[in-house]
Amino acid sequence: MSSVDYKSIASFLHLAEVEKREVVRITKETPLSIEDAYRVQEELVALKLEQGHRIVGPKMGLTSRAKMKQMNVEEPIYGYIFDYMVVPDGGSIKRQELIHPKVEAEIAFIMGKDIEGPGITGAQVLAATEYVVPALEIIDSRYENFQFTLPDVIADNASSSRVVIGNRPIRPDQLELDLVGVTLFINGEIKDLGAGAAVVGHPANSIAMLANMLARRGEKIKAGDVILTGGITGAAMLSVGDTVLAKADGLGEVSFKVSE
Ligand code: 0L1
Ligand code: MG
Repeated sequence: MSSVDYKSIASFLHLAEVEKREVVRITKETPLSIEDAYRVQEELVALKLEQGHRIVGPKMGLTSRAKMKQMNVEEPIYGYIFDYMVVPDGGSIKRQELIHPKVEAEIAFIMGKDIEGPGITGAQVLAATEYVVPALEIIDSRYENFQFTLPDVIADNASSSRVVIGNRPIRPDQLELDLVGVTLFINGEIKDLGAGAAVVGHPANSIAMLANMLARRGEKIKAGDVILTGGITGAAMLSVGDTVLAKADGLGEVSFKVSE
C-alpha cells in the first residue's frame, strides 16, 4: 500500500492556487505513480466541492503528439474545470489572480447524453454530443516555471485555471471537426494555428479516450458536461493588457482580455 498522503498534497496544491504562489513540484520530495497522482487529484476535486465549487466538466490535456512526446507518454491526461474558472466570452481574466498564465485554443463539447466506457469510440461520442464551441483555456501550473513530471501535473488538476467558452453553439454534424482550422491571436497577431486533427486525430477521439480512462475509476461522462478536448494550438504566455482571440472555421470566435 502506498504511504503517500494524498489529502495533504491536495491541500498544498490547493493553497498554492488560492495564494497564487508557485511551489516546488511534488515529485522532487515524494515519488508519485500515475495512480497516486489521480488519487491526489480526486482529493483536490473533493476539497473544491467541499468549498462549494461546482464541476462544469472534465478536460483533457497533453492531447497533441508533440506534447505527448515531450512528456514521454502514450496517453493524454485529464482534470476538471470548476464554475469559478469560467470567464464569459469577451470578458476579462485578472492577472493578479493567477501565477504565470498561458492560453491555448481548443474545441469544447457540450454533451447531450451520458457516456460510459470502456470501449467508447469517437463516433459514439459524436452521437452523444449536443453542441461544439470554440474555447480558450488558460492554464496556470502551480509549479515553479511550469516544470513538472507527468504525475505532478495530474495531481495539479492538469494545470486548470480559467476557461472562456464560445457562445454560439453548433451541432457537431454541421462540420468535420478534424478539418476545422483554429487560429490563436494575441493583440491582433497570429500566435499559432492548427487543425482539429491535432487533438489525437479528431477532438471526439479525445473524449472517447476520456470516457475509457474515467471507466477505470468507475466514473463516466455526464449529460450537460462541458468538456475541453485539448489544445489545438501551443500555449502562449499572457501579460496584462493582452487581448486574446481564437477563430475556428465554421465555429466562430471566442475572446477575452487580461486585466491587472
Ligand atoms: O490543457 C492542457 O493541455 C494542459 C495540460 C497540462 C500541461 C501544461 O500545463 O502545459
Ligand atoms: Mg488545455
